[in-house]
Amino acid sequence: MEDNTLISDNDIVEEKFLDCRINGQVPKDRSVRLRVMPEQSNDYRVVVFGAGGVGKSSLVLRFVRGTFRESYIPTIEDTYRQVISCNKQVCTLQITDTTGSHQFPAMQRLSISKGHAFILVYSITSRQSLEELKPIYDEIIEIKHDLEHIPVMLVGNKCDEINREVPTSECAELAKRWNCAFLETSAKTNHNVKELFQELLQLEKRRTMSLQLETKKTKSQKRKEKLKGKCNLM
Ligand SMILES: Nc1nc2c(ncn2[C@@H]2O[C@H](COP(=O)(O)OP(=O)(O)OP(=O)(O)O)[C@@H](O)[C@H]2O)c(=O)[nH]1
Ligand SMILES: [Mg+2]
Repeated sequence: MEDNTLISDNDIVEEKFLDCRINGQVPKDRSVRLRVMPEQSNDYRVVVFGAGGVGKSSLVLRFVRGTFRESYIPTIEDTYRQVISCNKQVCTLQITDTTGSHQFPAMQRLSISKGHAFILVYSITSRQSLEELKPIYDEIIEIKHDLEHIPVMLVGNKCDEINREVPTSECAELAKRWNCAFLETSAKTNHNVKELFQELLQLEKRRTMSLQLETKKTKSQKRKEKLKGKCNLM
């Protein structure tokens, strides 16, 4: 049975490994397993895309765990969960950290169709990594048809590095054309990492989303607060 109980703030639910069919077919390589999270109806699914090594996992791990590692361990696909507020209710932010290897196009399409919002990451030190975002963007458009109601952030990571290949102004222009928001980040120095997720949630206009939990107060909480307000120090 799936455990659908609510989790506490900043908790990360363990990933579950399941054999998975992609487009109805078992992957040829049986060792390829998708990490599938138990679904919840109020999950808000964010998918992180970008070329290998641009720092997708580093951004996600910096955000959910507050950590950074110098070593590079390529990802197949990982999903993390964090409790957030949605329409003043508790909801789960589900972040899928994808592979940059382009080896699993079916997984990419599945992630796009299930995703509510997207983070497109390139490295400011690699023009090639920016070029690699274009087909991903095209595929999002193809699957979702219209980006008007879909939050998308274009993110230039590694902005702490001095060997820049991609000027900021160029991507600000590109973001306008792609009708999405744009930020430069550094997972290493923790520059703009929380802001990235905050801005993404603010772009969601169909729900009121916030990283802070501001759930509805119970009647007794409201009464207590009212009483507190009436107390004077003698
Ligand atoms: N200087 C600097 N290095 C970074 C930054 N973010 C990540 N790195 C380094 O870049 C390398 C790749 O980072 P990952 O987060 O694993 O990259 P990825 O995009 O998840 O790569 P794949 O999983 O293969 O797609 C690691 O050695 C990180 O330490 C950053 O903001 N600045
Ligand atoms: Mg990774």
